[in-house]
Parts: sequence; structure tokens; C-alpha cells
Amino acid sequence: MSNALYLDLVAAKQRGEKRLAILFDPDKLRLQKMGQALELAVECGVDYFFIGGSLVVSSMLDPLLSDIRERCKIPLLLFPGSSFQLSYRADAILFLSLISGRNPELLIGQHVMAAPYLKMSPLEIISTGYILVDGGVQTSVQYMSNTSPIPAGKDDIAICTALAGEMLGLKTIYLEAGSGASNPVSESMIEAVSGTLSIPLIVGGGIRTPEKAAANFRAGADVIVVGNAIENDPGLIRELAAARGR
Ligand code: 1GP
Repeated sequence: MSNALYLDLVAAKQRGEKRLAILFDPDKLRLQKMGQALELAVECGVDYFFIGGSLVVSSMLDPLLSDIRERCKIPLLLFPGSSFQLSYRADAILFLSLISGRNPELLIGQHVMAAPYLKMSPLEIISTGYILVDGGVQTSVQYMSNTSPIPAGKDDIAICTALAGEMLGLKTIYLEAGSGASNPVSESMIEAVSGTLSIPLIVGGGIRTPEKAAANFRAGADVIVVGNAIENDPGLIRELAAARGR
């Protein structure tokens, strides 16, 4: 089973090199805007596409992956809301365990169902401790996962949760305020969590400006993920990519 994308991410972290991921939700896609986003992503050297969402009710997952693959070589990582959102057409999967929650289905249950499929697949598996943080509104992921997020000001709980995830052998931690969050994860929490981890830290949810992206990188995020803001304005990709400081 390949480990190439993960090893590359770890090496980037060691060099202090920051990475930008764009999230495409197959249910929300407007194809015209996606075309523009893809062109800019290639031009600006976007590092990853994350593909998924809390629901994904359409059958767009496979066609979307094939379409992006035909147009560029940017790595495609599944970011599944459930074990139904799987496809061989991606390069890797963020194999998410919702470690901030106490819903056994999302801690280990769906993983058991997905494991035989993944074992047979060519996908690189990147086990990820998914930590939901209160983003000021009830997001889809909060509702669908039936879990309570970590309160926004409780950096200590986020630190301990992330540490436990690392100690359990998870390969990355994803600090998530939820797609469309009014309040993205604070720099204080990112700094606190990144300061205790040695594995890569991914941060997303409610990031709308290059300033916030840059502040998150300075606070210790290794990868930031932006979805909604780019769907609304693909032109933002240029400034978000520049926020990596390369
Ligand atoms: C969701 O972090 C991502 O997991 C993206 O959130 O759509 O709010 O950018 P936004």
C-alpha cells in the first residue's frame, strides 16, 4: 500500500512548507465555477483537492473525480462523510475517526465496514483524527455526526484530544470548525495543538480570507482547507496560495 503522499506531507512539515487544500463537495458543484477553480489551482500550485461532504446525495462522486483527473495531476484525497463515499478514482483517503465525538459509528463503526473495500483498493490510506470545534453555528457535520463539538475556547480539551489521537497512531489531526462555520478555529487553539503534536495538522472550516489562512499557517497549521469561499469566488485561490509564503 502506497505511503507516498503522507511521506511527502511529513517532509513538507519538516521543511516548514505550508500546503493548501481545496474542498469540492460533489453535491454543491457548479461546473462553470469548478472549471475556473481548476485552472487557477493548477496555475497557483494548489497542493491537494479534498473531495467529499457531510451528505453527498448525488451520484457525482465518480464523474467528478474522473473529470478533475483528466484535467490535472493535483492529488485527489477523499474526505468522506460516510463509508458510502468511496471511490477507486481518488489517490488517497483521509480515513477519518471523529475523535472529538463519542459516536462509536464514527470512531470505528464505519471504518470496519469500509476496511475490506479499502484493503482491495489502490487508495493510499491516511488515518486522520478528526476534531470538531464549535464554529458558532450548527454545521452539517455537527448535525449529521450527532456529536458535540469541542467548545471554541477550550484549547486544553483540543490539545488532549489531539495528543490522544497521535498516541493512538493516527497519522494526521484535522481541526475542523465545520464547513460554513461563522467562526473558524482560533489561532490560539491551532498554536496550542500544533505545539504538542509531531504529526501534520490540517485546519479547515470557515476560512474565508487570505489573512486568516496566513494567520493559521503562522499559528502552526501545516495544511489549510477551503471550500465555500472558493465556491463563491474561485479567484480567491491566488491569494490563498500566496498565503503559504513560498
Ligand atoms: C470542511 O474544512 C472544510 O471540512 C471547508 O470548510 O467550506 O467553510 O471552507 P469551508
